[in-house]
Amino acid sequence: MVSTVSSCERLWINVRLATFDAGLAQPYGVLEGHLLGTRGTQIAAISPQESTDLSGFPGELIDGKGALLTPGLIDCHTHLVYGGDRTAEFEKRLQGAGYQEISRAGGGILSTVRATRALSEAELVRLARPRLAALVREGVTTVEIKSGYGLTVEDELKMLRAARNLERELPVQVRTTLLAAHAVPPEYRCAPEDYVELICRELIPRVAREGLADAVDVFCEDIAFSQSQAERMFRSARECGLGVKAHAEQLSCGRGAALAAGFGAWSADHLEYLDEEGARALLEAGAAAVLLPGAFYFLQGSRKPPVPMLRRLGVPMALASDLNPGSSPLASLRLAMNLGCTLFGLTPEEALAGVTRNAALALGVGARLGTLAVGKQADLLLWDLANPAQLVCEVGWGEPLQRVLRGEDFHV
Ligand code: DI6
Ligand code: FE
Repeated sequence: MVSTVSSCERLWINVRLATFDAGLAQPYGVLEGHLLGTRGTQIAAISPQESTDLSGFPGELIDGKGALLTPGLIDCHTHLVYGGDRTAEFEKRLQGAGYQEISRAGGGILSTVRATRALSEAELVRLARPRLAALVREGVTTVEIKSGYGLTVEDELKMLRAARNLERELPVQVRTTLLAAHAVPPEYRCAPEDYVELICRELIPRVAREGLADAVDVFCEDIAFSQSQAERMFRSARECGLGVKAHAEQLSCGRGAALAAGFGAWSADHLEYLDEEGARALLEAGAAAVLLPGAFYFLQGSRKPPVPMLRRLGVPMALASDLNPGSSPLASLRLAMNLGCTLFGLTPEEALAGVTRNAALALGVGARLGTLAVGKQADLLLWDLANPAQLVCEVGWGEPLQRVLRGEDFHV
């Protein structure tokens, strides 16, 4: 027995590995005829099965019977903690009203802010739980959750705590992002600079101190925050040791992506209006371009993110649900992948890399999650599928046969 294998506690044999390891030439990083072993919370061995003597293996041997083993899926951009609902807005949009028009009239994000402020932390957890459970059932093992519907110090902290608490409710890892700069709150309509100051001086340092967020995100858009405001918040984030992310180039080319890249951003998200300069900046920063086809679909967008350009330059593309009550009420990463292909022209392989390897990059955890490789965390899914593309092509059915989080089985 090869020594690394003998040190494993669990071994999956007779499986096809879709590793998403960028160093492997096969599509999806597929390895045929290999076994995968775990020890504790980590992947400890990946080796050719044929040349491994399994007799006398003392641990647990799991016969995959030809099934497909993939990394756990990562939804790297959601706003799934919120109160209220925005169905009336959906109806208005169907009658021709625009997203920005609704937002300027005090609806949109601000209507969710009113509903969210009125709820307790426990109520927010209760409402968010079924949304997150839907993602987890599909195979999501890591999810990012943003604040941004509180817009006061206490309400933003409440949202982040609710997001963190969801980790105790469901078998999933939660990464949290402070998005206090989602909209200017009504109290600061006449003094938006004071709100930016509050975020930089008080909120970001406090969130960092209390360990409530991993990153800071800013909605860079003319209906939200300017370049110079975003710059101050990104600087404060870096000074406090937090990651940087941006909602950028969603509704216009505000150059938020290049700005965030200059601060070593983990990702810039949306990007329908991204130009080549912005894309090159992301590439240089090693940031992921996070594409959100759910928002494009629900807002019936016409401008698509520049996928051919991102592909040509080699910018890592991630894909997420953007689950939120307004522009993307979509609790399905599987459907988001499908929409990424049908609406944005991704290949199924790109879509899957976008919810594994590149989604991990977008969350600043590329060294730990996102691929099947020795040393990475053992977040695994076993699927009764012949071809990984089925995960993208088929929508609405098909759950994993087995789910593993940090080396241990879990059920939902
Ligand atoms: N862009 C989005 O797609 C979400 N936030 C943002 O800045 C939408 C949030 C919402 O409409 O509630
Ligand atoms: Fe978003």
